[in-house]
Amino acid sequence: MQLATIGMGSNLGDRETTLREAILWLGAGCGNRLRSCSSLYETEPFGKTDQGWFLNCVIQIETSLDLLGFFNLLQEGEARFGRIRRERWGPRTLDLDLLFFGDAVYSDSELTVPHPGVANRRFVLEPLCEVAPDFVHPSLGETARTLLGQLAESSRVVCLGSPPVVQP
Ligand code: A4P
Ligand code: MG
Repeated sequence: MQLATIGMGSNLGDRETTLREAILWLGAGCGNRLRSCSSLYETEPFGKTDQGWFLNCVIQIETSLDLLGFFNLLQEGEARFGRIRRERWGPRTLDLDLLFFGDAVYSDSELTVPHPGVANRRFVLEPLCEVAPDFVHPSLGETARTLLGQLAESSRVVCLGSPPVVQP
């Protein structure tokens, strides 16, 4: 079994319902089990700022799939929950980023793991620190807590205080 860490985001439609349904769907996948789920965070758009605020969260899933199999599942999830790709960093009903897959370090034309944005995004590090503060970034060699402490990026991130699904 591997432990996959996923960053989830939505800023279109019924954001909370989309995130909740996607978490339940991912956790119910064949060979998958939801291990942990952060609170929801209302977050200021990062990168492309003229769009609505996001809801973000981070979940961890134990899976018997391999790296590429799990990434395919995430892409299927984005398609299933109505993601419409328009522009880079633009609005979306559901974005599923594979932050970590165990301690794998991997890159091809479709997939880079760890996700290259982990260390410089508050909307990722705040919820990550809620579920896995001591997780060591496999290529940077620092814990999530340390990366958050070192973060210069200061976009606004508000913890809404309630996980979108009942904690496993
Ligand atoms: N890709 C490569 N590695 C990965 C990975 N580890 N996980 C590829 C997921 N996808 C990965 O992504 C572009 C391509 O990245 C995919 O085809 C996949 O093969 P995309 O989701 O189509 O495009 P994107 O999301 O618009 O671009 P990008 O660069 O992936 O952006 P991010 O990093 O996903 O950021 N602000 C707030 N507050 N909250 C957010 O959630 N999200 C974004 C998007 C921007 N600003 C945000 C948020
Ligand atoms: Mg993405």
